[in-house]
Amino acid sequence: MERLKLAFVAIALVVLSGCSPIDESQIKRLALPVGSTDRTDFVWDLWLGAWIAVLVIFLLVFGLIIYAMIRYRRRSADEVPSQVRYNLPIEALYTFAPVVIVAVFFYHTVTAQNAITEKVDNPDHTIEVVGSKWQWAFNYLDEDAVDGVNVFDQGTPRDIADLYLPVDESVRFNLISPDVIHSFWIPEFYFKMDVIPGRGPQENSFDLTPTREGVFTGRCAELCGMYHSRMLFTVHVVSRAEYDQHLVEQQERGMIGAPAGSDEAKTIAGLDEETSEEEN
Ligand SMILES: [Cu+2]
Repeated sequence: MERLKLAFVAIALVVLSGCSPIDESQIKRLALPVGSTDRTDFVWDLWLGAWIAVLVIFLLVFGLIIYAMIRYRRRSADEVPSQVRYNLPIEALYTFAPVVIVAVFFYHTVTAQNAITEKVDNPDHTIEVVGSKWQWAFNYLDEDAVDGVNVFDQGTPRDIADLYLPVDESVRFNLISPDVIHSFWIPEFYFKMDVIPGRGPQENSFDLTPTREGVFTGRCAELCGMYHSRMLFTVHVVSRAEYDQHLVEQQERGMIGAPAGSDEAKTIAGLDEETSEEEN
C-alpha cells in the first residue's frame, strides 16, 4: 500500500511539473496563445468548433453507455440480462456516424485552410525566409527597401535571427531551403509551413498581416538534424517607422544582399568553428 502511495505521488509530481503557471486567459482560448494576424480567427473558429463537437460526442457516447449500464443491468443473481447480437440498424449507425463526423471536420478544415492560405493581390512587403541547418535568414525583398538594395537578417546556431514585421501591413513570405526540410512556425500566428528544398515561391508561400505589436518566438517545427532545437528566431512586430529604421540599420551594418543559407551548416553550434573537410 505504501508503495502504491509513493507511486501515485511520483506520477503526480511528474505530471504537475509539466504544467506552467496557470494563465486564465489562456484557458479561455483553449490553450492557444493570443492570436496576432488577420488569419488567426479562422484557426480559432476551427479550434473552438472542434472542441464543441468533441464535447457533444463525448456527452452523447458516455450518456448512452451510462444509460445502458443502468437500464439493462442484471437485477437479480439468477437472471442474465437479455443478450443481443447482430443488430443491423445499430451497426449501420455506428459505421455511418463516424463517417459523418469525419466529413464535417474535413469540410471545416478545408474551408479554414483555404481562408488562411488565401493570397492578397499586392502584398505591401515580401520577405524570403531561408531555413538552413541550423538557423534562419530573412531577406527583405521590398523593391524600395533601402536605396534600392535588399537587406537581410541572419542568425547562427549561437545567435538567433531577428525578423522584423510592420504591424497592419500585408507580408508575403516565400520559404526556401538549400538543404533539408525545415518548418517555419510562429505560434502567435497560429501558422506553420514546411520549408522544402527544391520548392520555390510558387509552391511554398503564404500571406498574412500582423495585427498586434509584440515580440514573439519563432521556431523550426520539423526535426531537421542535430541542432534543430537551436533554430529559434525572434519576431518583432513593430510600427512602420521602426521597421524602416531597422532596415536602414541593417544596411549600415553591411547586411546587404540575399543570403541563400547553408553557411551555418558548416558551423558547430556554440563554437563558431568550421568543420569542413578543407580544415581537417
Ligand atoms: Cu530546422
